Amino acid sequence: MSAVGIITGSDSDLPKIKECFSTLKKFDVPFEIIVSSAHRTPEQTAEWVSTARKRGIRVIIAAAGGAAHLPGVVSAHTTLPVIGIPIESNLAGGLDSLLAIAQMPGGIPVGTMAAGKGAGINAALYAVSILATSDKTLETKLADYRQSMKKSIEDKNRKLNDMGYEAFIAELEGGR
Ligand code: RP5
Repeated sequence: MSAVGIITGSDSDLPKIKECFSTLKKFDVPFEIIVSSAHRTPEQTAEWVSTARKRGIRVIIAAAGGAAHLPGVVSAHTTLPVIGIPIESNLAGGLDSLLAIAQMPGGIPVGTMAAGKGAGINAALYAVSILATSDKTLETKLADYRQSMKKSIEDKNRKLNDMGYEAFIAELEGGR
């Protein structure tokens, strides 16, 4: 049974939120994915959302770009928590998607992530945090995740001090 349902407005959104899938996998959180648009397939979207709770889904992640109505429409059909991912667009780099998702009318909330790098990871972590309020194992995994981030930054600072900033930057740029 999947605890998280992920819906994207287009298959073109899928590669842009790869980190969302890999992060949920890292936490062993089962998820299902569907491509379904608020505009192109409105009936399928409504059906998938309104049956989500019965399928065991406890959090929904909805990603869309441009006229990004999908997360809001999803939230209109359920009282499950909905997390929106604004997909970067050509028009305004995703600012249009961000505003379309964030500016919901009072009463129908969407927890909106930033557009761009980090959005997929944060959407997954936010979903895990919600699930962790009633799951001790996930709570521990989240704490471990934070600890490992802290350690990785400590390691980087040690290396920066050992190598000096010029060699450190050269190594960073060489790896790009
Ligand atoms: C939105 O329109 C989708 O979420 C996608 O980000 C954008 C473009 O869709 P495609 O034309 O690539 O299918 O509904």
